[in-house]
Amino acid sequence: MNKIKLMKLKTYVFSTLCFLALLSSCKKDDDNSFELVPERDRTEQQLADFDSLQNYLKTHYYNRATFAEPGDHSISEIIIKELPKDDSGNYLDMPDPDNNQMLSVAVDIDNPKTTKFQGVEYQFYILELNEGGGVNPNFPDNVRMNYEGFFPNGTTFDSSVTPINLDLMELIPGWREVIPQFKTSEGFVENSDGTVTYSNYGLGVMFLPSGLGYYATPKGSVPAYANLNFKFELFQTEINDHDGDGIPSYMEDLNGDKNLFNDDTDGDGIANFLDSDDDGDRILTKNELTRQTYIVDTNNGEQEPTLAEYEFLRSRTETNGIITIKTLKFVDSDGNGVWDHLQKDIKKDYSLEE
Ligand SMILES: [Ca+2]
Ligand SMILES: [Ca+2]
Ligand SMILES: [Ca+2]
Ligand SMILES: [Ca+2]
Repeated sequence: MNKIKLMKLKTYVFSTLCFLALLSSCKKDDDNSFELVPERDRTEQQLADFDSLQNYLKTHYYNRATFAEPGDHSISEIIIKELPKDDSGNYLDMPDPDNNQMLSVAVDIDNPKTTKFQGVEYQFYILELNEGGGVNPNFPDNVRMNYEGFFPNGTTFDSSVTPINLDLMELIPGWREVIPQFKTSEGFVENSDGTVTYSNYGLGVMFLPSGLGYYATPKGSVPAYANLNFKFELFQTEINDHDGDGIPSYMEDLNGDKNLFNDDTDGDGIANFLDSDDDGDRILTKNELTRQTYIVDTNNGEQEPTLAEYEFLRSRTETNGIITIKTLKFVDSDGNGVWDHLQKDIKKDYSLEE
């Protein structure tokens, strides 16, 4: 499973590089030649996209009262409409203000969310309908969700029919910003027909500029430079370890910029989250972490241990009330402030002690 994902990611990186190389090497040599259009400047595009996004929010409203009703709601209940217009095309007031609310008010248009991506400051918006009662995913984790993607004109371009498992690293950058701000479901029940009903899950709508979407690359029915909106329900999450080195991928973002592709300790061109030997000393990263085993006898009322900050679950089994927990932990054996698995001249293999 991990291998398949790894392959997909490597293919993705490779095809992006090819695409960029193609753009830069294509020069116009005569009047009849086919000329590829270079990518637009990201900062200029964001100015235009943000303007369109704000105009959209100022001219559209949603059915707020529906979500004030108790109980779980779904994305199918979210209705977003454009303000009515008079015969000359001028916008009229929002109908039924007791039950509806302008999106500009609902998302607090003067306080957009911000992030930096590819060196550019981006603004985007989130309509939070329910935060969720579970846990927040990390930005590179796997998630189980329902979603519907739609253009500002209301046309749907993509949607899940039933809950779908997704790797946030394989999606557009906007999702890695928005989804970790919501929580998974508080719980779920399995129905007799095999379906699952989730309760108190994250529910919202994200409004993204093209730079946090597919940007210059058309995808399916999505043209280049399209602002994209998504309604979504967040049900479950699972910590992702793309290279299977025992370290969750979110912990391999050494510079904390939420871009895993620019962390490459040994400089071999393979980013740490895809590199099973991060410092290139030929000792696998997972073998440069120390190993702990905890036996918890719940029959004696024993409690499970709280893991240290740099300690991660390796396995967990339970037999007759006895829980066996195995973990891996970062170690800095020479005390110089650099972890063993990131320091090339330290080659202690802790797997040999088992
Ligand atoms: Ca590397
Ligand atoms: Ca790694
Ligand atoms: Ca190593
Ligand atoms: Ca060290």
